[in-house]
Amino acid sequence: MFIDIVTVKIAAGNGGDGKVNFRHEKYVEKGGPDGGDGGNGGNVIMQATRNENTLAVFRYTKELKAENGQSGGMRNKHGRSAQDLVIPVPVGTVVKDLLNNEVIADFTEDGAQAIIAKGGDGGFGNAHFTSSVRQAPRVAEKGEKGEIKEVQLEMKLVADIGLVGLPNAGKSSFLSVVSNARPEIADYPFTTLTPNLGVADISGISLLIADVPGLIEGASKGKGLGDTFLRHISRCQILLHLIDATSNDVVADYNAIRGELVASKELLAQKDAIVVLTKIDLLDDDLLQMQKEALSKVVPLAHPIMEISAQAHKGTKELLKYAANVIVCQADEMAKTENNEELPVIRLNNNVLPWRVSIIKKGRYLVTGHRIEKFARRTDYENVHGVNRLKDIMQKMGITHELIKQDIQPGDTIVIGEQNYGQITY
Ligand SMILES: Nc1nc2c(ncn2[C@@H]2O[C@H](COP(=O)(O)OP(=O)(O)OP(=O)(O)O)[C@@H](O)[C@H]2O)c(=O)[nH]1
Ligand SMILES: [Mg+2]
Repeated sequence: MFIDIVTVKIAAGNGGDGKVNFRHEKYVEKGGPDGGDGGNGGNVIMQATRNENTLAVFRYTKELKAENGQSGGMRNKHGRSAQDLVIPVPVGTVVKDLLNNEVIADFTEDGAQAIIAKGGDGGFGNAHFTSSVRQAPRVAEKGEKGEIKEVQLEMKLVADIGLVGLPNAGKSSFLSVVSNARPEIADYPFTTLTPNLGVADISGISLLIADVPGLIEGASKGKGLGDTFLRHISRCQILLHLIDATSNDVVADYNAIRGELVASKELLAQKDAIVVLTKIDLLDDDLLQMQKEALSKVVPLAHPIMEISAQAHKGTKELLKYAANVIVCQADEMAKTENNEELPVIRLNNNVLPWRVSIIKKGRYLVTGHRIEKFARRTDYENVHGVNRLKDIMQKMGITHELIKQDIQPGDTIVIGEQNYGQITY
């Protein structure tokens, strides 16, 4: 079965804890602090590749986890940072954060990378905290937690040309004669159950062609196999709508598919399209002419009607050339109207306010802000020195001043971060 939507849990590595340690040397009575820093946790990165065509490998994957950073050691020894976990995904994969349904990454190009979950920074060891007033710091930071997310991967094929049509229309046969693909071809409907991709070289350019399973009436509402695959052709530049020329009613055949394209959420009916009569080796010229005339009464003027025989290799080159031409013209148009709109690849934490203080209820205050929350996440609340350091930082950032202005009293609670990264008593 072809898999094109999967849900996976992603966990970046935690940062290693910083170390509290004091030098012990012979003949030196009091050694200075020499606790090393923790290493950074690994990021979870996804990288687009043309070597994968499906998301099937994720079917049995429960969690993708990068390694944690190591803790700091004695004698200023820094913990090792973990390696990033790089996961290949097919070109055409869209990654969504299921928490808020936001698109985190949209992979349209081979080799593109995006950080899906960021590893936690390692905590500083106590060697970092010497100052003239604090000669013997008994404080080290904890490593920051790595990001954990539940994401949905959805794959949409990124092909130039999409082949649509009723089952048995001759889509796979066409693909097999114009490209390197060798899809299964047979005399019964629904031979093709998963999309086939092929590359055709024409007029000096390579075109990626997607042959999707046959559509039937109602496909856009989930009937048959079609609707899953309608999504795939949403990114094609042009659709070739194939119709069996030996059909008793080519107009009904045309309308059945056209109706699905119109009903599709992806606005497929607005795409450039060529209507293609297939298997013309089985028809004489008069009959072919009749079929074309019947179609020309219903097909929009903007969509040319062409004819091919995959078996006799007739008309296939002309058809491809025509399609290539449309694609090149589209690219020129795009270049003219390019507005440099970039796809959101990585969402960065761009808190603009440095911090905010608000009252949750009497005796309970909330402090938010990117930097202070970062420090709060790295504080070891079991350690009084760690808590004191956090208080120092709040003092320096001017947060304490604001708390006093808002009438904080000794014994009141200060919660840091909406997610409550930690709370301390004033
Ligand atoms: N005579 C003749 N037969 C053809 C031609 N093209 C396709 N056929 C036959 O039509 C039948 C269906 O062809 P396929 O290419 O499998 O059709 P399809 O549109 O991919 O069908 P599904 O995968 O079921 O949607 C096969 O028996 C082919 O041999 C052609 O140009 N001439
Ligand atoms: Mg087929």
